Amino acid sequence: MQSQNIVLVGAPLDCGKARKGCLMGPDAYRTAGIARALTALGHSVSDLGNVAPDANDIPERDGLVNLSETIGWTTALMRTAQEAIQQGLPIFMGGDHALSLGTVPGVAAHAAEQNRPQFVLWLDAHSDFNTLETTASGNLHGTPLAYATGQSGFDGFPALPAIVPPSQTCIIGLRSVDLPERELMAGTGVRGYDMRAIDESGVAALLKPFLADVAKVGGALHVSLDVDFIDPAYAPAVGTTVPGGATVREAHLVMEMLCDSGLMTSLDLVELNPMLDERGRTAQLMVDLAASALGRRIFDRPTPRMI
Ligand code: 5AB
Ligand code: MN
Ligand code: MN
Ligand code: MN
Repeated sequence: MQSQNIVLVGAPLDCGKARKGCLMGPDAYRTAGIARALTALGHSVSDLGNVAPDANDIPERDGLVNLSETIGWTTALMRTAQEAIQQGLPIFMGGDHALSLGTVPGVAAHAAEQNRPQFVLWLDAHSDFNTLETTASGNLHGTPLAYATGQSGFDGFPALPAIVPPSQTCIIGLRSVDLPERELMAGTGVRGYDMRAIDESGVAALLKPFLADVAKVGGALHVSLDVDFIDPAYAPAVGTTVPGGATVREAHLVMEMLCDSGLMTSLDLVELNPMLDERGRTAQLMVDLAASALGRRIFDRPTPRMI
């Protein structure tokens, strides 16, 4: 793979749900050696440090968790994402999945300026397709894909600088979708593959046609990797565990195929809660997956080291 300028951005937001701990994510990735791993692959790596949320005076709303803070992160991250992607390939180190409310529209705005269609690959047990109107939990980490694809029901959030058409998104790993999410997604053209589809056809057969569509039109590809895409047996450090997830190899294969495609232009690593980890193994796995997406081959993998 060609050498890239990789831009690490820490997004320690922890407001997208009630359980705390994701704010430690960026430092867990740093401690697990993300910069070292990517530098070893021949990339140049810079770390912009951690983003902070914007202040605003948006009132809280009943039934929604931390609305004002989440919007503060959204505006800050939209701006940061637009800046970071001008310097290379940004990796947004979360933080919970509410960070994608900012990162996806931010990178999409950059693609729009370049007249490139923006695509999104969502690797997640969940579809994250609730709106402020449909969410039953009030947890806004369950909403970013609906927002980024321009669904209504996001009063108080900033106007989108660019919309990702639903037909340019693909979700892989699904095994927990709320009824309103299913209804909202139906007919939008979102490609959603559940774990059964992976079991039956293998993850490669699902991913290939999507990557071909991105390549055909010279699209930009944002990848949003939620820890809970992976089975909790391998990736315990997440609040929203759902059994029956992707294996370590299935996750690596997705990353290796992304690498071979040369299409990935930005990446979110989200939902890591280091409080729930076991000797850093989930943080390490996420770093290893990022390394696979950026050129590490199985035979170059270093012997694991306890951190
Ligand atoms: B995650 C649920 N659909 O809205 C909701 O972990 C779960 O970023 C959302 O994928 C999970 O609260 C959000 C039940
Ligand atoms: Mn998610
Ligand atoms: Mn999830
Ligand atoms: Mn989660």
